[in-house]
Amino acid sequence: MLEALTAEMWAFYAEHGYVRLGKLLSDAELAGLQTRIDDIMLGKANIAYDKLLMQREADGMSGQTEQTTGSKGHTLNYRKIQNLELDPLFLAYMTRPLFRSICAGVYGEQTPIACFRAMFMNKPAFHGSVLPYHQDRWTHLDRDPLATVWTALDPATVANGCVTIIPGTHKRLLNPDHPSGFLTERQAELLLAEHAPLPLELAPGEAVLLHNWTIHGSDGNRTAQSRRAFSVCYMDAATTPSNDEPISPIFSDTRVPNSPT
Ligand SMILES: O=C(O)CCC(=O)C(=O)O
Repeated sequence: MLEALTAEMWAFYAEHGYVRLGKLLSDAELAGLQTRIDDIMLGKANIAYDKLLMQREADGMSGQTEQTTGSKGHTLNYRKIQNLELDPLFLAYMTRPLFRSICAGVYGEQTPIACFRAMFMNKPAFHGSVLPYHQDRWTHLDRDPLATVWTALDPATVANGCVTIIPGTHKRLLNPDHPSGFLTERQAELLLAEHAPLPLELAPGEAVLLHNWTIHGSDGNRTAQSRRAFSVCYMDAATTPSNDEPISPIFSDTRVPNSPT
């Protein structure tokens, strides 16, 4: 299993704004995270539900409920569950040495790191929630988080709404002064006329590192197979939100214990 990115992987990431990390979860680890997230959705986990941001898909084919703290019912029909750093199993995965060393490469070795979002992103079976193309940025933060690791907990395919990216688009912000990273319809049209989107199909347990500015989106799920995934955005812990949003420090520095550097 990968322990650190190779020089070739870093070069690929710098050029294309993403790099595949391969399979990072053993079958047993994968089964553990799958069971844990299902237990969280079904109200069976020993976790502070009042601290989890939970958003459920609407009962029809598309649309979502508001994203607020607390359970929205015992169902597998959740779209998003945030603050999973509160769960020991998800925390253990997202703080692995590989991710520490990725943060060192992105932010520098002395930089304390926080997670901006440790979240479950789900496309329940036959649910049509579409996420239009966007860059991941939030203007209530005084600097942009730069790196996200997206891990498939189910097969992620074109048919069940895998993430689709436009490689190489991480080199500039499309709407630097706009509060949302979402592209206008015209921008999306122009971009797609010139660039082929790349669906990131992944096997369960495989992960990809994404630059936050790489334009990406995802389609609805047209299949009986759910598309569960765990996505963690790593940011400089000195990032200051302009609202009262607390930040969650996870690495006091990014030096990997026992690493020769
Ligand atoms: O998991 C997905 O479908 C995409 C997630 C995404 O675009 C995001 O979190 O910004």
